[in-house]
Amino acid sequence: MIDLRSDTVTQPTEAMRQAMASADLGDDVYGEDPTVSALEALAAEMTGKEAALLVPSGTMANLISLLTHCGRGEEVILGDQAHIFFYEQGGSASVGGIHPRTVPNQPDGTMALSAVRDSIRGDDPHFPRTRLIAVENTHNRCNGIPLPPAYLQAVGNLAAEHGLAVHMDGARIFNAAAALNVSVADLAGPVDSLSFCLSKGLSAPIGSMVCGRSDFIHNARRNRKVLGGGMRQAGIIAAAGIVALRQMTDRLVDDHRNARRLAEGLSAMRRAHLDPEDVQTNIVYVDLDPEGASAAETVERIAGEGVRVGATGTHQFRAVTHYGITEDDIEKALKAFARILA
Ligand code: TLP
Repeated sequence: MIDLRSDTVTQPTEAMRQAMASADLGDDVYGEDPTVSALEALAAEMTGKEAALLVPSGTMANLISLLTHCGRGEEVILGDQAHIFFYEQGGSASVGGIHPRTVPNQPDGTMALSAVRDSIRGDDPHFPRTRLIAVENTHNRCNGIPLPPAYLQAVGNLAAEHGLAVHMDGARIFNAAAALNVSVADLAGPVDSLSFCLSKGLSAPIGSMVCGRSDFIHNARRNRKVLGGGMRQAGIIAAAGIVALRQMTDRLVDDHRNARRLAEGLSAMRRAHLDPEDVQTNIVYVDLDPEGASAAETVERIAGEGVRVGATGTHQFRAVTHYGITEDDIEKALKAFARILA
């Protein structure tokens, strides 16, 4: 099976397994796991933030970040295609009482600054209080597009003018940095908090990081605990995370090249509609003819040909490249797609 459903399916590398087996451990709720502390220090350094916190998943990283920025009845402005809004069960609302105010995501993954500005609430007892602007980088549902530093700076400036904070869901921030040829710290500079995942393109088995100022991370640690995310000998997980950050970021450009090749091949097929130029990182969305087979049927037929992808709409599917998918796999996948879509 060539599994292109997500970069979450990646398996840990041999170096990760060895690091996990030999990791120095302690009780991290007591702050005594040296491997977790080393990972948190490394993540803070690489993102240019004061401190970082290891959490089990990207979803929990975003929830903790929103809970740390906003109180009950307060509002976050975010894109209508944001993972936080679309795919996280509305957790910030159900768990934290945080009100989501959506602004349309443009095809390039940004929210128009004018629309964000217009959504900031004035001091009026009818309205929730705006506290936070959340951006996503790379933007999963917008073709995995990376948001450049200049846009992030403009969002940061707008937030500062209004006394708001900015959170970046950077689940794939290392893909963004690789695609834009900038450092993660350059991307993180304008935002107050950043979450990113170790277990997507970076191939660690478990884990995400929340990064920000020391006082923010102090409060985030409390919120992690109340959500049940305080982990004990978590150095087992952190050891793989350290390998992910040290060894797995430079190779992401290979995934981007494979995704572009996949997109070019697919775009030549009669029943697949996409523009390969839209593919700047490792995510490829394909639209199918609305009158033809549904995405669910297509996904099933492609699986029968040895390739797994995920339906993301009634006539749309997504393919994601990652560690474990080779150039050769892409050529094989294209042959399989051609049998169904050409
Ligand atoms: N995304 C998953 C699915 O939930 C859609 C995927 O396969 O792409 N932020 C972004 C931008 C994400 O894409 C994801 C996962 C998360 C957060 C959540 O991470 P996890 O799965 O670790 O909770």
